[in-house]
Amino acid sequence: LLLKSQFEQALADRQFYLEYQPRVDLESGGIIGLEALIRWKHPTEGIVAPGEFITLAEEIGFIIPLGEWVIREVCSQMKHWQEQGIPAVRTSINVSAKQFNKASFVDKVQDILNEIGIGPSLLEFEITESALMGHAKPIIDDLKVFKDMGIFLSIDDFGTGYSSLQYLKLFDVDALKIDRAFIKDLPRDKLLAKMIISLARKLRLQVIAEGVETSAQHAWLLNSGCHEAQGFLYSKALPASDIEYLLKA
Ligand code: G
Ligand code: G
Ligand code: MN
Ligand code: NA
Repeated sequence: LLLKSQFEQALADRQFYLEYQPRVDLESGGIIGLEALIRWKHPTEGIVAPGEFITLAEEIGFIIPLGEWVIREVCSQMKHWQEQGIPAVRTSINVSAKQFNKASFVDKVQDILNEIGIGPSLLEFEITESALMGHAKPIIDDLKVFKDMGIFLSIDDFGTGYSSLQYLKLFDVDALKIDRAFIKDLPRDKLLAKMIISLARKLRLQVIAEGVETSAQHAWLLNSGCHEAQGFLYSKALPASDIEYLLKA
């Protein structure tokens, strides 16, 4: 439990911060959204990426306060931009399955929205396909409530789960994010990306390509009916101050 107290100390000391990666409309090339990604500015280790601490935070239960902090921070940032007259774009937040285990999660989110005073349509929750598979029961009800509130819902890392597609009937989501494993070798290796885009479009879901790095990938995706993209070709994740500059432009 030493670790938990270290996490708590880091949160109190404001060592966590968010970066935002732009999401672009494939047709216009314009920024139509952002994904919030957490970082830890550790006093001795330097900048620590989420891959190195999210799993641990989930295991020891710290993901509950940390996840709430992320939601609050994103809402505050949206509010700040709105107040400055900067055009707000929808921002997605990665939500862990563990966050749904807490009965108060839905109320907490509603409280944060009320308290900060931003509309739910500015928020998107990304839930990984594997999280949906493993913890279906508590998640279904909460997702329904979030959906009814007007929060946009997407399945992250789509295509990497072992799932039958049966669960797509259970979860009424708005979008699929194609995992970057299926984008990496485009346009040479296109079969799976093509299938996911086709599936998404048939289900009338928004479809987003992750990890787009080359203009050849961009061109193929645009041509193949993908709606949105994210990746180093457009921008890596940036601090809020840099994003602000892009949103103004
Ligand atoms: O930012 P990348 O650069 O390293 O992010 C790595 C992984 O960490 C991604 O799979 C992303 O889903 C996850 N991640 C980033 N921020 C958060 C967060 O706020 N909460 C959760 N649960 N996962 C996050
Ligand atoms: O799993 P999730 O999609 O939430 O995580 C986003 C992760 O993908 C972050 O670690 C982010 O830094 C990384 N990422 C974003 N764009 C690219 C890209 O174009 N190429 C690669 N290799 N990684 C990317
Ligand atoms: Mn994500
Ligand atoms: Na992903």
